[in-house]
Amino acid sequence: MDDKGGIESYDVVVIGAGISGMYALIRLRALGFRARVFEAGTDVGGTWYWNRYPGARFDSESYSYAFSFDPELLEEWNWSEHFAGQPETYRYLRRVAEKYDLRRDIEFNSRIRSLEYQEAGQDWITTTEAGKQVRSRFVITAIGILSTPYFPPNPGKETFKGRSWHTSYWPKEPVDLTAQRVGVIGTGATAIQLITEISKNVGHLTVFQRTANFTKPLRNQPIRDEEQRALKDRYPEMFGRCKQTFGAFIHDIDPRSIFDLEPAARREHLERLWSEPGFGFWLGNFMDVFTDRKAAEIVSEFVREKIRERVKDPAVAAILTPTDHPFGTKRVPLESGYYEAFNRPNVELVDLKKTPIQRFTETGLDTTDRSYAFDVIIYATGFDAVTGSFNRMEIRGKNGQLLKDKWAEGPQTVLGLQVAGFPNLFTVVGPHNGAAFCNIPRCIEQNVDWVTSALAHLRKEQRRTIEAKPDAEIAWTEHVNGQVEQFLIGQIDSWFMGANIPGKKRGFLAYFGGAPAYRAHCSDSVAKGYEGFEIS
Ligand code: NA7
Repeated sequence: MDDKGGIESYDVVVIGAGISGMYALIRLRALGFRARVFEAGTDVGGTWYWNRYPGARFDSESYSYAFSFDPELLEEWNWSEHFAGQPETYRYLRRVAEKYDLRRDIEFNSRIRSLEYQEAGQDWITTTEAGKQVRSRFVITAIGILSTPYFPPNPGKETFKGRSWHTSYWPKEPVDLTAQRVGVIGTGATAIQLITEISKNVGHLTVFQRTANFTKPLRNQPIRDEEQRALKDRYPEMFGRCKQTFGAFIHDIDPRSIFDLEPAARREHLERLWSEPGFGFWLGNFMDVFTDRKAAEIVSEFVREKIRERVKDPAVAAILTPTDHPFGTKRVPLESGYYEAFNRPNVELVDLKKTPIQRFTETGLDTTDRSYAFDVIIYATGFDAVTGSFNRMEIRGKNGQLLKDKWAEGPQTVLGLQVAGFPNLFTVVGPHNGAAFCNIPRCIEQNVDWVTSALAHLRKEQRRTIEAKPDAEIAWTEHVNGQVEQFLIGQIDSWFMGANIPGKKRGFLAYFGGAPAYRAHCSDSVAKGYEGFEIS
């Protein structure tokens, strides 16, 4: 460790020890860079470290989600289920950390407070919440897209005398809810997994729903011993397929129009997709379901029927049936008995559209209709997605400019990887990056490979800095925003649009051109001598 200004010095600082940060460390080491990783949690795993709520599990096929870069690891690891639960995924990531001895380069319990670019030395000073500082030429943010929990703004939260937490801060010690009165706020992907699981063993559960979601049965199964070999033999083919598909899943959008099929054939096709496991009903549906309200309405009505069939009380079914947005325009939660939870006598549903929450109280919460008393309140209220985790750090680039100020009207980036005015800072899985709408490890590997190759390129060319060019930044930002306008997802309120956070500038936070197109943009830039970036 060099010691220029009395502080530790590295080639690269990586923020976050989730899937991105872990892979970044592996690649950086392999390329001979001295890297230091800072992680807010006490262990590796990122999303799978924090989100340990009951029912947390993959919606991607386990084998399609795992790291693909190490054949030995692929051979060694047996997934027990087609869609593994959080404990297994966390175990897997711990195994990766152990195999690569990652922990020796990771500082845990170290949330980053600020990043400051030093123009004189052309390097970055990273400061933790505890005040530790390190210097590095490069910084890679590997902070995830759903890592800043969001809490509803109603007053009185701190007055509640029972226990309460956000799903992504689920206690590490076992929580016994069997005799408890529990309130869950939210009915997004997280809540849907959680409610299904805890409803099986809770005293009384009250679910507060603001907006009903379209869902799809997950249809999880154990992986039988005799299937393991066949799955492993198919890894190259499967990862090859993930390289071709829009979202890097094993499912791909059907290029046909839903109107190409007569109603009977269409119904049969939808039933078949519905009966399959995973995201096929969403990401394997017809192309115009994503672009045309009439096409989306056919699928929406199909799903509504399925919901009505499963909920015994028609009044409850009506609340659970989405009517205010088309199917597929929000992230479709996959469920395993969600609707049946509401058939249980100890589970109650409150429609916040009719009776909104007014305040939290010492004993629970008040809606406009009545007071509810709880022992436990669980916030399944989502995240300040994608940009939220950037905004809670003080990131200062050239001329002391704050990234938060630069992005006040929405993110501006080149390829979702760099920002003009912030040299040598890389935003892996950042805003406007293809990885933000993706079977995420597939895109993480691409992102990290791109960034680490860029660093190796700079070293080889004996250059010190790489920075997004302002004109390329305008072009990429316009491309991302223009792109999504063709799709219904850009017209609906969701966390993808930043619309779940009051006061947040509305705008698409991911990239909706598809993973293959995104990769092509990244490769093209390199082929043209890092077009869009200033190397000096
Ligand atoms: P989501 O999908 O953002 O869901 C959050 C839920 O919380 C959703 O039902 C919200 O209702 C609800 N919410 C948010 N704020 C409030 C307030 N103020 N009052 C009542 N209800 C509220 O987050 P998840 O954690 O479920 O999933 C995030 C991603 O993780 C998911 O997309 C997967 O990729 C994995 P709303 O719909 O806004 O009316």
